[in-house]
Amino acid sequence: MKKRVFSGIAPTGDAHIGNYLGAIRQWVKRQDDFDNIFCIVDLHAITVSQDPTILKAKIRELSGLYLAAGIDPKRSIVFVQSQVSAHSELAWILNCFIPVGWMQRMTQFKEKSRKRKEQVSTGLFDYPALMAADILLYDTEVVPVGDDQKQHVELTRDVAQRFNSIYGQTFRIPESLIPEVGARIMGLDDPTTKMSASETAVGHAINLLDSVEVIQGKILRATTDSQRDIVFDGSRPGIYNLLVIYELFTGKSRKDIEAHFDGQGYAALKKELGEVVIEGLRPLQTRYRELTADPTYIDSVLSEGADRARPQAEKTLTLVKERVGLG
Ligand code: AQP
Repeated sequence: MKKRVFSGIAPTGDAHIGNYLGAIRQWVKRQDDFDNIFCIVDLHAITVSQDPTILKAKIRELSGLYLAAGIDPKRSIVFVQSQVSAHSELAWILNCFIPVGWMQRMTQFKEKSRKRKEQVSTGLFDYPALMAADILLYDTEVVPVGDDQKQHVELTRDVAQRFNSIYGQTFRIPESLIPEVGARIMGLDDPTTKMSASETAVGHAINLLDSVEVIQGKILRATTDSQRDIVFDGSRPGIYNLLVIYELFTGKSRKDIEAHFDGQGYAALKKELGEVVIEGLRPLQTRYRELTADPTYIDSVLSEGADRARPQAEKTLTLVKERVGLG
C-alpha cells in the first residue's frame, strides 16, 4: 500500500516558480511513490477578495499547469475543492472545537492580515481549519508543501490528535514533506520576503506562463547587493536566492556552480539564469498550450477527479458526524 499524499495550491493570481519548485515539481518527481490527491483549493482563494470571472479562469489555468508539469490524472486525483462539499462541512465541524488560541498563533495569518489594507475576512483567519479538513478527509499521511505551510500542517496534526482523544480514533495523523532546497523561494524585487502570488509588484515573481522577454527582464532587474563574489552565502539574500533558483533548474552542485561563475559578474549570472529558467519552463509552457487547445479537456479531468475524491471524503465525513453525534 502506497502512502496517501494530499496537497494543493490556491488559484490566487498567477502560479509562480515558488509554487513550482516548492510544491508542484516535488509532487511530479514522487508521483509513483505515493497514492496522490492534488487539489485546486478555490475555497482558500476566496479568503481574500477575488474577481469571479478571473477566479474561474485561474482555476482552469492552475489545473492545466498541474497537468502540464507532469501530474497524470490517471495516476493522481486532480480536482477542485469546492466541487466536493465535504471540505466545507468538515471545516465547520473542526472550527467548533479548535481553540481560538491555536489559530491566533498562525504566523501566515499575522503576515497576511498585516499586509492587507482592506478588511481582513474571518475566512482568512480560519484558513488553517479548512486546510486541516482538506488533509484529514482523505486519511492523508504525507503533505508535500513549502516551508511556509509547515505550521498549518502542525496544526492539522494537533487537531487530529485532539479530535481522536475526545471522540476515539477517527483521523490519521499526517506529516509534512518539505524539500531540502527550494522550500522558500524569495521575491526577486525583495529577497527578504517569500515569493508570493498575491504580491503584485512587477518584478516580484517569475510566473509559470511568463514570456521569454518577461522572464529575462525580471531576472535582470532582480535585487542583488554591492559585492562581487558569486557564492552561496545565506547572509546575501539576493544572490543566494538567484543561485538557489539556478541550482534547482540545472541540478548542478553548489561547488560546480560557484566554480562556473568564479571571476564572473552579476550580469553574467543573471543572463545565464534567465536562459536556464526559460529552458526549464519551456516544456511545461508547450504542454500547457497543447492541453488547453481542447477547451473541454481540463473540465473533464476535474469532473472525473471530483467524482473519485467525493466518496472518500464523504466516508470520513460520515464517520466524523457519527462520532460527534450529528444528524
Ligand atoms: N515562495 C515559495 N517558495 C516555495 N514554496 C512556495 N509555495 C508558495 N510560495 C512558495 C508553496 O506552494 C504551495 C501552494 O501555496 P499557495 O499558493 O496555496 O499558498 P501560499 O503558500 O500562501 O502561496 P502564495 O504564493 O504566497 O499565495 P498567496 O499570495 O495567494 O497567499 C504550498 O505548498 C506552498 O508552500
